[in-house]
Amino acid sequence: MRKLLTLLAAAMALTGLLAATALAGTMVTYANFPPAKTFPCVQMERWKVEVEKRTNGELTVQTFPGSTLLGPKNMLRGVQTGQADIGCISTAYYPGVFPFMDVVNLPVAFTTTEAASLTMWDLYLKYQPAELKDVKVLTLFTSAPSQIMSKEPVKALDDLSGMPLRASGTILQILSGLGAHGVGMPMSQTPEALQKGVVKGLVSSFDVLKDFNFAESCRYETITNLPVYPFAVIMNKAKWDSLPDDVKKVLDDLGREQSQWTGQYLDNHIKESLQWSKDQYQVEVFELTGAEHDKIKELGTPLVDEWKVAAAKADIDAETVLADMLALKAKYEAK
Ligand code: DTR
Repeated sequence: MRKLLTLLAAAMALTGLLAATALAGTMVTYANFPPAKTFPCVQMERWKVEVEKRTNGELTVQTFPGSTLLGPKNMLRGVQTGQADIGCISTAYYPGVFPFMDVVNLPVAFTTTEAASLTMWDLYLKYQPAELKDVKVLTLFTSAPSQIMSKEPVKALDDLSGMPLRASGTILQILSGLGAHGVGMPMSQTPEALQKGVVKGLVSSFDVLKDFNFAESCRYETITNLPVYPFAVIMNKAKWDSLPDDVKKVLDDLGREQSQWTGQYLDNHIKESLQWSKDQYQVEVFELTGAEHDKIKELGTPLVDEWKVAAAKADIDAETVLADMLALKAKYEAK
């Protein structure tokens, strides 16, 4: 009996010690701009669970989806100044700020999110671009190839004439070349713009049909395979520096894995979302002709040249980075 009591006391002491260690750990805040259901937030929650598990609770993460802490446009500044420790940014919402990462938003026809995300991660590791030097990059990923979702059918490119469509990044320029009226805004403002009729549709990946319920108003979907949007999860540099080495290692080890996990999640979710939209709202999906796809490609060519000029101005070896990106794309898409 005595032995049992001693054991019990020891166990209680140990539990207390563990609890105290957890309490002595660090808590970080993680801000995100779109609603909790969307893939940037789904990956955030997965990251939180993995980090808390792998650090044995030494690092705990408090998540803030839906722009509750920082919004799409003040995310970068908010993380730099420490309003949030961690933030998720869509780099296409910051024109001119990410000349290196913009390469991933070029019209090079990525076919999967997994390949695009891993390509982005490898490029970042290799070049460590100056534009991300004053923050710690925790992971990188992209959205899936972008398609048109609209209230009126776009059966052929000619149907786009004068149509106001929400987009951002390079897609805006492609839309104007196609005769549409591209309206730039972050994804989180799109529900209101659609509802008010400011836009008649949007260009993004099909996950949003389900996650924002856009399938209800945008019953027509056109496959265009326009560019992916790059995302970066960044941490305040001083906060990063203050973390213990073992925690830093867990976060570093998770970077690539998280990128791949998110890519795979989104690739699956896109299919599920489209099927759901067909079942729920009988949405129609239109395919363009080969000649129309060629036209889209043609409109993308000057964007690549424009990127090269902008990249060169930022001291980026544009030709080499582009060639590396295409080689990585081929490697990951072959898998
Ligand atoms: N940055 C994007 C890409 C995107 C695709 N799905 C979502 C969901 C939530 C936020 C962003 C995105 C865009 O603006 O279209």
